[in-house]
Amino acid sequence: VILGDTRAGVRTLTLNRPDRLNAANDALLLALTEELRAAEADPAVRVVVVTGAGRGFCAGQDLGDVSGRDMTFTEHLNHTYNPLIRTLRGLGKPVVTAVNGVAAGAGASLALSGDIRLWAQSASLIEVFSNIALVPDSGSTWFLPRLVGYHRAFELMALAERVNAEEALRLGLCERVYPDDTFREEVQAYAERLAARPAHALKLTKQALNAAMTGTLDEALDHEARLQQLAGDHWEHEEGVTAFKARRAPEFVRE
Ligand code: LHQ
Repeated sequence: VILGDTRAGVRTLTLNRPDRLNAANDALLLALTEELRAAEADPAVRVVVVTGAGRGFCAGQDLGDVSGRDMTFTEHLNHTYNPLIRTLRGLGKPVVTAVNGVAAGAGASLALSGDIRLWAQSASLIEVFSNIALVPDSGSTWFLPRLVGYHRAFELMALAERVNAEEALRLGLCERVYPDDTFREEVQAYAERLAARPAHALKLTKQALNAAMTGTLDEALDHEARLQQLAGDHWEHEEGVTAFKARRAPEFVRE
């Protein structure tokens, strides 16, 4: 259900149920979480890309796979979706969500959860939950209002309207939009650029930002001061300064 491929420090994880627009079942969610943990542990991996096979990114929960389930909704979320989103967001490496097609329901949450969100021109996002009279989950209620404000978030959730790539870029739901026919190459090139950046410093940056999203300025200043010590004591910092003085490009990738 998940295809994995590592090239030039970039681990690409592809949701692979294309005939269902990569709708998620438990096997897919647990496998993706496992793959993220493995990518965290693998020193050859500097950046992780999560994308979808075929014309969809992820259509959310597979609605053909919920009947006869022996878990409550709460148990199901705590067993599958929530560990996935926590693992992704807490990963010590940048995660790029490469949204190749429609992202709906929990698939929209997954699309929004990336540190960097790259979209294909024909991609779209739907907070589809209210169509089946459910509440947005998998982090949508946290991600979306921080991006677009309470009111726009509520409107998107209440009406379940489809957001296209142009609108997504305008609303801040993605960083870049690429043509469909070159999308996969553009994503790889972007991820390789990210992989050349100082991995330790980016890990600390991710920690600082994630904490700051829920904290006060005072807490952020204290946290920055602690993390800056860890960054400043690391060889990457010395390399950056040395390279600057020598007027050469820094080399942040070491075996
Ligand atoms: C699907 C699905 C799908 C199965 C397309 N399941 N087959 C958490 C915890 C517990 C319970 C519930 O939920 C959650 C979180 C959630 O994610 S709730 C939200 C669940 N997702 C949805 O409600 C989305 C349902 N799908 C759609 O609204 C549309 O398919 C979208 C807007 C995603 C795409 O529309 P189209 O581009 O027009 O494609 P399509 O509808 O023709 O779909 C293509 C095929 O994929 C089709 O099968 P078929 O055999 O006819 O080719 C769909 O039935 C299947 N598919 N989503 N979630």
